[in-house]
Amino acid sequence: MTTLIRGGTVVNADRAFRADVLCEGDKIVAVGENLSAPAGAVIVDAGGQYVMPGGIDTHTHMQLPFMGTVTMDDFFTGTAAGLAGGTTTIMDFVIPNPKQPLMEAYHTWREWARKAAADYTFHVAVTWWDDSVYKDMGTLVNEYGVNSFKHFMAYKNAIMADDEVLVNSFRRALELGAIPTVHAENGELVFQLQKELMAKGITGPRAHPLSRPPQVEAEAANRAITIANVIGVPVYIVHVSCAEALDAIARARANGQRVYGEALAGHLVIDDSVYECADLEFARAHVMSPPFRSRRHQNALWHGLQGGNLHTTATDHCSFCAAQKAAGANDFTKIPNGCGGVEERMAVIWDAGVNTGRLTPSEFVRVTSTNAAQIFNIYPRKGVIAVGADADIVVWDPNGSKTLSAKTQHSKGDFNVFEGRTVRGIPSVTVAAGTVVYDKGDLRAVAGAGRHVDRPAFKPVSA
Ligand code: URQ
Ligand code: ZN
Ligand code: ZN
Repeated sequence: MTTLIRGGTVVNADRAFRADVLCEGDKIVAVGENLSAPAGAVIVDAGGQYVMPGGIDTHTHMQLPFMGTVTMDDFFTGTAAGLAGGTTTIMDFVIPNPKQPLMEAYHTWREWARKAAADYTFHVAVTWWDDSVYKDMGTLVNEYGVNSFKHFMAYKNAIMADDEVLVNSFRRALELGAIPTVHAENGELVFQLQKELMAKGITGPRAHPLSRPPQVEAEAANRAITIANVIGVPVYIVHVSCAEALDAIARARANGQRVYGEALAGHLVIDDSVYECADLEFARAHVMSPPFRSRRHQNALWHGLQGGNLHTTATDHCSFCAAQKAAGANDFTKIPNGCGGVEERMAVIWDAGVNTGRLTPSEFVRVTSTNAAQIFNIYPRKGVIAVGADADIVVWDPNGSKTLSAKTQHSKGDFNVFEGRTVRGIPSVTVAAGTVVYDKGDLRAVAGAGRHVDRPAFKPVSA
């Protein structure tokens, strides 16, 4: 199939310029002015619009079994929702149960993902340690295109990685040329604070942020960064939500350490007042970890993105419906943690980032796509509009607007954390692997069209 995107302004992380984009099969084959296409080609009119690399969401959980239930979106509905929002690649997580062989979990997730409508790739969580984990990490890197391993420093008595696991796994990642990533929260502190709050009778969702104050995140971020420093491996901190964790990243980077940080669209625009709402169903719907924070932290996160200490934006898309969240009606520690956003990330960040002058369009591309592709070693296959890159493209209408709502979302579930927010700047057309999959409200996602994206290990390049 040939697709020509005509008359738009191409925006890459380094520059913006007027050009048409010609796609042949699943690749971009020409970028330039006045391109022509053979008869029968699909023509997309991008006049007055931006033509940008499809979004990469570095952090999603489709079909995740978690806290006694399974997330609403599977790999089809979740990736389809992403395509409607301009996201053409998701990075999801294989999360083995403690003692479960990594390879067994990996194959399970790969099977679940076969129905994905958009490209996908996996971080693999290291939730326990023994020689088989050491070996399987090698197999994953050398044979399955995995170059990042995730460590949950929270969720004690479930998937939490203690320091022994962190140190062993970080060392192994260094040997393999892979990057460790961490969910930075001190799981022991969370556990103890949860017990104290419950004992005091503070059982509702407003206890959730009280059990996970910023210091809990800062301690873990500092610890992970320190361990990475001693071992000499880069580290990537997922869903940085507070100024103190960001400070840890900034400090380490200023000292020459290679540390990357991820911000979530939700953390950038939603504040912790949601937990005070008298409507407990609404408050429970916002329970995720780390929790939403005060405006002070939101401002810090924007400064982190602007100043280059935060690099990627994601969603942690992990949606549960009200009935699932009600499992924690009498005990906030049992509310399944997680919120949605894969469909809204790009528009929310454009509206709150570009429309406010915080980000230029090129900076927007950098934090929604290019940096992710570079950090996780799939650039320039992804993250850029250039000859030879995958034809994953979003045509962005800077004047289009939309009011975000659970009633109109493609994502499954009965809640939208961005409910009622009107955004200006929305995708008009999404092209994935050279095919128009979303066209002004018409979603044409196809189950199974998404492909697994291999990510090679990081190797020194010799001169
Ligand atoms: O911690 C996470 O990233 C997942 C497993 C759960 N969702 C959440 O609350 N962030
Ligand atoms: Zn997490
Ligand atoms: Zn997550």
